[in-house]
Amino acid sequence: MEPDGEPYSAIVTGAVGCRGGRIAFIGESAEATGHDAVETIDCEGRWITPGLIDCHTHLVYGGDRAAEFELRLEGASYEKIARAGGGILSTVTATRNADEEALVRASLPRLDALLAEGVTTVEIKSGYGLETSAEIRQLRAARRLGYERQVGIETTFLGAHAKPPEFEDTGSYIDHVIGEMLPAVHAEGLADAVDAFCEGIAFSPAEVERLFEAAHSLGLPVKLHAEQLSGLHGATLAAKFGALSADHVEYADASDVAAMAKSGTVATLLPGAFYTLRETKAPPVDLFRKAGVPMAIATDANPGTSPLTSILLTINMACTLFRLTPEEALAGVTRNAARALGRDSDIGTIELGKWCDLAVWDIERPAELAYRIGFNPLHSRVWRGQ
Ligand code: DI6
Ligand code: FE
Repeated sequence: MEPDGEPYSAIVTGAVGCRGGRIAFIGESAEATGHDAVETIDCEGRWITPGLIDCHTHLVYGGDRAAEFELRLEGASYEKIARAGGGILSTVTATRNADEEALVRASLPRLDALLAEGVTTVEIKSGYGLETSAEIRQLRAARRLGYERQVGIETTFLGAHAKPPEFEDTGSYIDHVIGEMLPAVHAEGLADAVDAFCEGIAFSPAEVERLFEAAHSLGLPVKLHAEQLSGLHGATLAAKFGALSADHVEYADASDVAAMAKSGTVATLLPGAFYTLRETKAPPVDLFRKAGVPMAIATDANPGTSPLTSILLTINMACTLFRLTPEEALAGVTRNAARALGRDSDIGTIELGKWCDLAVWDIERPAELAYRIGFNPLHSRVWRGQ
C-alpha cells in the first residue's frame, strides 16, 4: 500500500496517453478528454501495469544442461558437478562453439517466452565465454535480440563468472579479466554494468574488489551475485561500491542488509535458482523490509540453476517461497527492477516522460498475477508506445 493512495498506487478509472513513445498523460480518464489523441484504444476495464522487467538473466548461451539435471536427481550436488568441470564450464564449451547467429537463434525462443508474459525490458549477462572474443560475441548476440524483437535489452559483463580451464587459479584469471577483457568489452560499448560471481566455488571478495575498482575507473556501475550458497559478505562489498544490486542474497545477514540500505543497493531475489537447487535458506526478506532495502525479483534464466523463462511463475515463487506480498512482487518486476538496472528514470512505473512500456491484463485484481500457476492472462503488450 502506498502511503497516500490505493494499493498498488492504482488508478481505478484511469487512462494512459503516449506521444513519441513516451508517457504524455497518466490520470483519471475523465481528465484525459481535453487531450486530442490521434488514436484511442479502449482497454475495456482491463488492468494496465508497467511493462515487466526481468533484471537478471543469463539468457544467451549455447547447449543445455538437461543431463546435469538428471545427475542432480541421482544425488550429485551443484557444487560437486561444478568442481568436476561440469556445470557452468559445460555451457562455456557449448557457447564458445556457437557463432553469433547460432547464439541469437538459440536465445530467441527463451526471449519470446518472457515477452509473451508482458516483459518489455530484459537484462542479459555474458559469462559463458570466459575469453575476450567469446564474451564479446555473447554480448553482441544479446544486443542483437533487441533488434529482432520489440524489447529493451541491458547488457552486463560477467567475465568473472567462473575460472576457465586455461587459467591455473582465479587470481591470474581476474588479472586477465581486469587487464584485457573488461577494457575490450568497454571499448566496444557492450557493457551497461559489470557483475561477478562472489562465492566459494567462484571468486573471493578480494578478487571482486579489484574488478570493481577497475569497473569504476571506467565509469561502469557494478552489481554482484552474492551470498547465494554461503555468506561471504559480498553484499557488503557491493554496497561499498554503490552497487545497483546484490543478487540472490539468501545468506545476507543484518550487517549486509544495513550496508545495502545505506548505499541504496537493491536486493534482487531469484526464487527460480532457490527452487531448482532445492535450497532451504530463504533470503532475509523481513530484514530488507525493515531496513527499506528495495527488493527486485528476476528469473535468473540460465541453463544450470534456473532454467526458468516465466516471469509470472517467478512472481508466484517469490510470494510462495519467499513470502513477498503480491504487491511487493509486482514492484519487484517493475519499479525495483528498474532501479536494479539504474534505469528508474526511464522505465519501471507509469509516469510522465518515461517510456510508454505497458502490459494489459485480463484480470480482476492484480494479485492474480501472483496467485495463478501456469496461466498467462496477458491481453497485450506495449513497448515504447507500440
Ligand atoms: N549463479 C547462478 O545461479 C548461475 N550463475 C551464477 O553466478 C548459475 C550458472 C550456471 O550454472 O550455468
Ligand atoms: Fe545469475
